[in-house]
Amino acid sequence: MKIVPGMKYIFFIVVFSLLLRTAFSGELLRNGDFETGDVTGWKYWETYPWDGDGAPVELPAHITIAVPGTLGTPVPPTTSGSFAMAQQVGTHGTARGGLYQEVRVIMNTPYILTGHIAFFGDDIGDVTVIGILDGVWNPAFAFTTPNKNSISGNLSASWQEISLMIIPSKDVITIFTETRQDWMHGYVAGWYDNLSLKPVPESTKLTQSP
Ligand SMILES: [Ca+2]
Repeated sequence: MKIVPGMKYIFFIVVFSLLLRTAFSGELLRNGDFETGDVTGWKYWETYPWDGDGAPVELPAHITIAVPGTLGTPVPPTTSGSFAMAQQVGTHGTARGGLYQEVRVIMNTPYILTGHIAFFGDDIGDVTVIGILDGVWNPAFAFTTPNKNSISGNLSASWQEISLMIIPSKDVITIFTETRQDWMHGYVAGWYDNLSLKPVPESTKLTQSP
């Protein structure tokens, strides 16, 4: 492609305005709305069988992760733009895994993680999760969809809005998604969109008594 002089300028203006927008929005997650059409900004993790410790992987082998999120049945529509992300552990698989992103933060300052999550499960132990790791696992910093706790019937939850607040004790926190199937029966799917991590605005911070 021949680049005409004007095009270069337009390119720089577009990149510059994107950088400005990122700087002023206070957004700390990369591609939390998945509008790149892929998992840019995120890394994969998984564990197999399902009850092992999770570890980063180049590409997951036991869980399918896809954008635009057209996996599973029923497929919920995206909540922002054209793309969402879907995670699925398929038939006869037991595994858990998902995406994660490490974010630099200021310690002892409140942050809020918001977004949308949807779920399908058809067996005991099918769950999908979004959470924050601040060094160690803490269920207070995670949102789990309604657990599928009986074998008969399917359970699906269409988009729910989630919101998790954290005051980090470390200067790097990890935002993660997790979809898990404990039993080799049926499948489980989780959908994610519109994920966002921002500092809590000064005006809405809770005043703390000394
Ligand atoms: Ca989206």
